[in-house]
Amino acid sequence: MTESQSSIPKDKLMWMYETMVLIRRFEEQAKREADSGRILGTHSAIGEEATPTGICVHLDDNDYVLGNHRSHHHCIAKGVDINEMMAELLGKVTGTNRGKGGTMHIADATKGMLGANGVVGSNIPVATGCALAAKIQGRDNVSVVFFGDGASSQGSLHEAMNLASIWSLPVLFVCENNRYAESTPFEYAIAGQSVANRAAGYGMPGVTVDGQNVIEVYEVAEEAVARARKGDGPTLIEAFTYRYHGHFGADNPLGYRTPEEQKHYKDKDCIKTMEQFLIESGTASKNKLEAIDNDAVQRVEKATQFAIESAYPDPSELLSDVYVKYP
Ligand SMILES: Cc1ncc(C[n+]2csc(CCOP(=O)(O)OP(=O)(O)O)c2C)c(N)n1
Ligand SMILES: [Mg+2]
Repeated sequence: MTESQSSIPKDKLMWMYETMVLIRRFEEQAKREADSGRILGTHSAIGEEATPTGICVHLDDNDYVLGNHRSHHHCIAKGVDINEMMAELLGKVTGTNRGKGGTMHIADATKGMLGANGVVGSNIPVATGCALAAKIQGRDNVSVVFFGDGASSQGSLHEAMNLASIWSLPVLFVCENNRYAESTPFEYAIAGQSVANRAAGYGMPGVTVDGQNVIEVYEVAEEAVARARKGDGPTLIEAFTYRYHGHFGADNPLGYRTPEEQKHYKDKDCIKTMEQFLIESGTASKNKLEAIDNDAVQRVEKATQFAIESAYPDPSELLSDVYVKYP
C-alpha cells in the first residue's frame, strides 16, 4: 500500500467497493434479462465499474453526469435508485423515465444524472453547456461526461473541449477507452494512438489512468474535480478499461479479439484488485466483503421483483413527459 492509497478515507474506500459490486450484480442481472428476452438488449458495462466509481465518489447530487449508450455503471455510481433503473429497463411506469426511455436513456435529475444517450458523442456538448450554466450562475458544481474511445473522434468532443478551455469551464471529459468501438480497435481508429494527448491542442491537462484500478482513478479524479471547482477549467481523462462481454448482447467479441487478450484484462479485474487491497491493508475482512456482495445480490433481486411487479405505462400517457414545454 502506498502512502497516497492509505490517505483515502475508509468510508470512501468502502463506498467504492460497494458501488462496484452493486454495478457488477446489476449488470449481470440486466444481461440475464436481455438473454431471456424480457428486455430487448443492453450494452453491458461489466469490467468497467472502476472508472465512474472512482470519479463519482468526488461528486454530490448537485454535480452533473452525462453518459452514453453504455451507462448503467454511470447511473449507479451517481446514486440513481436501482429499483427505478431496473423498472426502466423493463419499460415499466415506475422507471426513472416512466418506462419511456429504456436502457439507453436513464436519467434522474434529482441525483444529477442528466441522462444516458444512444447517440454517440452527443452528450459531450451538453455537459459543456451544463458547466457553462454553472459558471454563469456562480455555482461551484462540476459536470462530468463519460464517452468511449469511438466517440473521441466525433467533432462534438473537439468543439466542446475548445469552448470549455477558452471559457475555463468546470467539466471533466472522461474517455472510457475499452479498446473497441463495436469491433474497431482504437489502435486503428485513433490517430496518434492517444486520446489524452489531444488535450494539449486545447490547452488543458490530458491524463491517462488505469481504469481497472479504482484507487488510481480516485486520485486522478480528485485533482481534476478540485481544479474544476476552483475555476481553473477542464481536464481530459483517458481511462484504459475493458468490457468483458460483446458490444451488445448478440455480439461475439471473439470475432475481433483473442481469448488471451480477454484473459489478460479479466486477470486485472477491478473488483478483485480492490478486494485484495482492502484485505491486505486491513481496511476490511473477507467476511465483510462477502456480506457486501450478498447485500448487492439481494438488492438486485428486489429491484428485479419490483420491476416485474410494476405496471406498464397506460397508453393514454404515450405523449406525456416526452416533450418539455419552455415558457
Ligand atoms: C452518432 C452515432 N453513430 C453511430 C452509432 C452506432 N454506435 C453505437 S455504439 C457505437 C460504438 C461506440 O464505441 P465507443 O464510443 O468506443 O463506446 P463503447 O461502446 O466502446 O463503450 C456505435 C458506432 C450511434 N449510436 N451514434
Ligand atoms: Mg469503446
